[in-house]
Amino acid sequence: MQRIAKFFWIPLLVFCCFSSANPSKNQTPINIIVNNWSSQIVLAYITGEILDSVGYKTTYSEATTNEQWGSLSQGIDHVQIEVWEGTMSEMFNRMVESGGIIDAGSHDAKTREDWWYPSYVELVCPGLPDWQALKRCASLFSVDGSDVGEYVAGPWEKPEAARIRALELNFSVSTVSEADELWVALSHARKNKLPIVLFNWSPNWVEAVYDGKFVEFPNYSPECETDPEWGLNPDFHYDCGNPKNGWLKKAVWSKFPDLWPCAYDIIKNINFDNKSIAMLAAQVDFYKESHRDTAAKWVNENKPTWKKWIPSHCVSGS
Ligand code: TMO
Repeated sequence: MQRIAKFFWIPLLVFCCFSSANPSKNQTPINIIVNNWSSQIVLAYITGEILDSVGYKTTYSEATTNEQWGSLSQGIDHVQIEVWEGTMSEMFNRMVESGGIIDAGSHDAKTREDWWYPSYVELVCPGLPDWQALKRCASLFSVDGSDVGEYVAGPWEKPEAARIRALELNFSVSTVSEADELWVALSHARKNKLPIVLFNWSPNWVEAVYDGKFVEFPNYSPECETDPEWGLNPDFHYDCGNPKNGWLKKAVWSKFPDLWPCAYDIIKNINFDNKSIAMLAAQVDFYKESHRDTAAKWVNENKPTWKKWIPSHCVSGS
């Protein structure tokens, strides 16, 4: 009898003290979107670890930035931890307005996503970073012997061709299918000191390692995308650059706060600055650590930071 009683307690003990499951939290898994650039992937895993630590169940869901809006607004996926203004504001604003997703606040990081070149390019194309310099030296960026320059674009939808047309640049767009291909192209150009202009963003690992600059196009204004009359070219949209002090937001499915109230409070508090995002990206893209290890290391080394993101009412109950 005593023996049985003793064994009886073991599962209870395991449940209470060694499992992270917290029955006061809704155990429906929270699907965290994983996109296709390093800092976003690492932040997604960090978010998962923080939510796990207070007793939620989390899963990861790979989606492109195009696919994510449908899955987020239908509740198939539930969190996106890096929404960038330069590439995503249009869809983000539309989805918030239609009520499918909720704006869960901004990181401190200020963002920029635009055409970028390594510094040595200025020696052969004087006048950079002003965009008009590209009008004069387009042929330097040619890869096929023609006088048409090549711009290497990332796998995120941007109206690059529309901008090239509106600003009358003699460039064509070569779109890579993965972020890594951008870094391969950059590294090849650097080694051979070849002119290159490619899509880049900040915060990112590149700025921590290489000298270079964004091309200065005419300043962004929302009307540039909606009113052809606006800007240098009265006939076309997109005669401007991307925002220079862009926001970096978090987004959740509209039913998220009702289903997982504490998780929602935590996500609103999650906040990264430029330096930490650039550092996390460098950890993966330059020092070649895995996304998972980079996230785990950050979580391990930054407990005082992320514990502050957990409101006290989330630790014990509700
Ligand atoms: C969406 N991105 C940060 C790669 O420009």
